[in-house]
Amino acid sequence: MVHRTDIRPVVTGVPAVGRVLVVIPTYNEADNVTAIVRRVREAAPQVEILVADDNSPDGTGEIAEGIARADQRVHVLHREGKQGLGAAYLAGFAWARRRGFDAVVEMDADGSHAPEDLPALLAAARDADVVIGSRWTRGARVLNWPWRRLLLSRCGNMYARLALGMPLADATGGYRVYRASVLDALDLESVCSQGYSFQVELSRLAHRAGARIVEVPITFAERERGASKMSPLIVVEALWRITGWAVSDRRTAVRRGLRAATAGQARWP
Ligand SMILES: Nc1nc2c(ncn2[C@@H]2O[C@H](COP(=O)(O)OP(=O)(O)O)[C@@H](O)[C@H]2O)c(=O)[nH]1
Ligand SMILES: [Mg+2]
Repeated sequence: MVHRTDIRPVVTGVPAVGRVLVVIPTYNEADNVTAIVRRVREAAPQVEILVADDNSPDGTGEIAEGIARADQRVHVLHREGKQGLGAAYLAGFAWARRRGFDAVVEMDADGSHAPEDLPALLAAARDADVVIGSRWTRGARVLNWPWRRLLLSRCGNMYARLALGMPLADATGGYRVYRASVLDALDLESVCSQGYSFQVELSRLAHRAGARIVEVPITFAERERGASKMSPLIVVEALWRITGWAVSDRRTAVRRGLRAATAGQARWP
């Protein structure tokens, strides 16, 4: 017999946003995965979680599998091997869309993106297509980051903003909410970034598609456990790609200008 007190309401979805999936990409995050999933579940009990693991040699995938067995709101996507952050997110987006989620959250596994900030990001998503948890917006805090990383992030964002003409303070930030409608509108098959330039590439696509992008200040903290996967190659890829997009944007603008000028001449000989 079921007593009234045994019936706990199952809260599903976020008001005015819908069903939300938090995608957490992992590579060698055995020391972090349990804590991050627990913190997300506590901070936002109404969301579901997908750990997208690239066959981590340290057993992250198996740990996540154990969590998922005990909690039906946690899922694991086992991928064949390390293919980069961008590829893991694209697979997570596709997984979410196949299951009819209304919004997808990107969140690092190492605790840098505080799950406690998630309710504020989801609240902002009620009136936006994309929400960026921003490190460089008034009210944000960045804790314990070495000066080299601070400089890289500041300069990288400045370069992305100037080169691509995007009015974003943190175009490289990886703590985000995407409404499903905007993911559907973007040509994700064209995405070529493997590393962290993925965030800039998606910002650019969303900006060009006219998406409403909102930045919400977050508290970003350096990881306490495990190692960063950041490498010089990832930085070079980002610089290379941003420069390539900037050149192609300018070429397109010049071509459009020439076409408009020629059309004007044809009309007014
Ligand atoms: N699935 C997957 N996750 C990755 C890969 N590279 C990095 N990550 C994850 O992406 C997130 C950010 O990486 P991290 O090493 O913390 O980068 P940092 O914060 O820039 O130093 C973490 O959750 C990583 O485990 C990858 O190739 N595949
Ligand atoms: Mg990190």
